[in-house]
Amino acid sequence: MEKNLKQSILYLKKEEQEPVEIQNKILFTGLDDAGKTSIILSLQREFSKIAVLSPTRGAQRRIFDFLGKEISEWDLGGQTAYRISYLKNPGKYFDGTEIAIYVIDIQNKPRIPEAISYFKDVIEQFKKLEIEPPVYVFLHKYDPALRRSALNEMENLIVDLKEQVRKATDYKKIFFYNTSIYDFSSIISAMSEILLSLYPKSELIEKTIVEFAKKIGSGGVVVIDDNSLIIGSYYKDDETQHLLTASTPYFLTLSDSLQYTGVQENRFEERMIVQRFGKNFIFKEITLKKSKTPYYLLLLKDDPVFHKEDFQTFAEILKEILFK
Ligand SMILES: Nc1nc2c(ncn2[C@@H]2O[C@H](COP(=O)(O)OP(=O)(O)OP(=O)(O)O)[C@@H](O)[C@H]2O)c(=O)[nH]1
Ligand SMILES: [Mg+2]
Repeated sequence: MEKNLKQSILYLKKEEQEPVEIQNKILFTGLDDAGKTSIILSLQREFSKIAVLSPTRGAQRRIFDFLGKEISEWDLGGQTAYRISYLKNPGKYFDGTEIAIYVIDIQNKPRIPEAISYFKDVIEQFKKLEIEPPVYVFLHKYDPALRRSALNEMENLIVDLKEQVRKATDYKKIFFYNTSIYDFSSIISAMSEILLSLYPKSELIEKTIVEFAKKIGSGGVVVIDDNSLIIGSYYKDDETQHLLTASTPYFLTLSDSLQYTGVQENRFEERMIVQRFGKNFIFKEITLKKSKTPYYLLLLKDDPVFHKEDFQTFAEILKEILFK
């Protein structure tokens, strides 16, 4: 009886909330200097801003479009004074969270106990608010150089840290990613997986991509949005997956730099082709909706043959799925 009552109250609460929080709320939290803002900026490929970043003041919000859906991203500056104010007013900062990303600087060992302690506080707020968003813990600053030089030590630290995070609370929905802004594909993969888990249309997109790959005789296709997020992909094997995910960030940054040349002729014919390992990497910008942000296509083929019509058809289908 009591349980039913609680359920119906929760249901009512949920209904009441819906008109207020229409967007999907993603919350980035963790201690100051953990790397939250850097992660967000790297997805926007704002690398020059990362170099001169100062601590985030309070909560910074940004709305962006993911697969035609509005996502509200909250970057909670982690300095002590801010953390205290968030905990005093959980309704304002934590309520409505659909996805939480908790960033830990794994290179800063002395602050790990503090990071765990604040993690507990954050989980506590979700419990208080009776919400249960998945919490993705980013074991961040897992830099490629570090990984190579101190492999065992790092691996042990990570195993230990995961254990500490798990034991800190009895919260069930905790998942881990190793990330570094110096391994851009680690951020792209993590964020793409996380956001796709929210989005029901992803299966349909995946099917469209497989069909397209078959039609053009490609062993691998990745579709990326302007926030560097992979919205769908097809890989015939692991090697193809590796080649495409490792090279995606470089094609995106190259494409960004070429934007500023001012050459705007014949956009639909344009693509970049890189030949390597006896394969052709073909990169192409596709516009799905006028005045909206572009999408990008990266695919791997044995031959560099390219039919404009195939891409047009694919873009049309994608547009149907996303915006109709
Ligand atoms: N080595 C390394 N440094 C990183 C990485 N990501 C971010 N940093 C650095 O960490 C510092 C802090 O980054 P921010 O993104 O400002 O950290 P934050 O979590 O937003 O900090 P607050 O806004 O104060 O909460 C900066 O000097 C970044 O350059 C990484 O993957 N590896
Ligand atoms: Mg910040």
